[in-house]
Amino acid sequence: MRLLSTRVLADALGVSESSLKRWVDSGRISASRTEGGHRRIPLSEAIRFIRDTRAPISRPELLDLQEVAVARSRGEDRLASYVRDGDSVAARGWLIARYLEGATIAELADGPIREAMVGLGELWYHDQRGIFIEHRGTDVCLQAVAQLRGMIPTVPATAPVALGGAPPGDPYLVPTQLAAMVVAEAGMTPVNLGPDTPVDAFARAVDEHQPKLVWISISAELASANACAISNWLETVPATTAIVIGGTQSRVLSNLPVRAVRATSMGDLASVAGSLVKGKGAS
Ligand code: B12
Repeated sequence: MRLLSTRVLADALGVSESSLKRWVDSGRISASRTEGGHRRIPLSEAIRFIRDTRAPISRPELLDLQEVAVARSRGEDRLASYVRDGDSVAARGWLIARYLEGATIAELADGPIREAMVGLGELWYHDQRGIFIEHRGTDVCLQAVAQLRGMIPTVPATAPVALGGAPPGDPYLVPTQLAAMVVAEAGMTPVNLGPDTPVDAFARAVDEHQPKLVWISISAELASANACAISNWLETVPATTAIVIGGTQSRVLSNLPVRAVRATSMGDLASVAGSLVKGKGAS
């Protein structure tokens, strides 16, 4: 993890170095000291401070966030424009800028990311280039989401595990990746099995990881045998494990354990994960 001097962070935020030193000394920003006594701030701590205080960034490149400056220079106000146009640098910058302004992963997923992907799906009907734009846009979205994933604070090794993925026959990468990030932001250790996961693989992974939460993301029209196999397996998941089912085609699972939560958004998943993490702290 990169360590920033007070000078660099002050310049990035457009404040004086003396203000920054004061914030470190009063504990608003955590820092270590070099042997020579100079304050050093981990980049992750700088990001936490920026998000918590909504501090504007005047020179993002000083924090290795050149793409934020690129998105600003392009000037679009919607992520969807960059995803549609295949502009991966600006898409990354746009998303990171919103995250630094304090948006949560769930808010970004349920808002601009969903909107951008729905837009890609609509192109099919209006534009002959729809399919290539859809494939290109999905990759742009995945790149942006992956970079954002790297900015989520690392959870402690003792954090409870949340495990999930998409069932067999479901090729969709983005929703289950976002679910992994949402649980990570809530303080859980994510284990994402990704798209097209055999039911047997879910079962083995649950045995091995003993998760506190299982999420299933269903975006494709599943063959009824696969839907049935998932429902039957969910009945065998230990009663101490929370289950959250989401995705545009999730209603295909008609028989679910009573405790399973049918979620309509990543915000719902964030609430369940957050309550499990809080519950652990209280016990
Ligand atoms: C990208 C994409 C593809 C890519 C997927 C690439 C990949 N590997 O990921 C590819 C090219 C493979 C593809 C294929 C097909 N696709 Co497609 N695809 C899309 C598209 C554009 C985006 C999907 C996406 O990633 N969305 C982003 C996520 C974040 O949004 P979301 O799914 O809405 O999820 C939100 C919530 O549902 C919820 N959520 C989702 N999962 C979970 C999980 C949990 C636990 C929780 C709590 C919440 C939650 O939170 C999310 C954020 O709010 C959609 C358009 C759309 N409207 O979604 C079409 C779309 C889904 N596809 C469609 C179609 C028709 C197809 C094909 C049949 C095309 C074809 N003729 O081959 C195939 C079918 C593939 C299959 N096996 O099922 C249609 C589906 C129509 C329908 N059934 O209603 C859509 C709606 C496009 C359209 N408007 O026509 N597709």
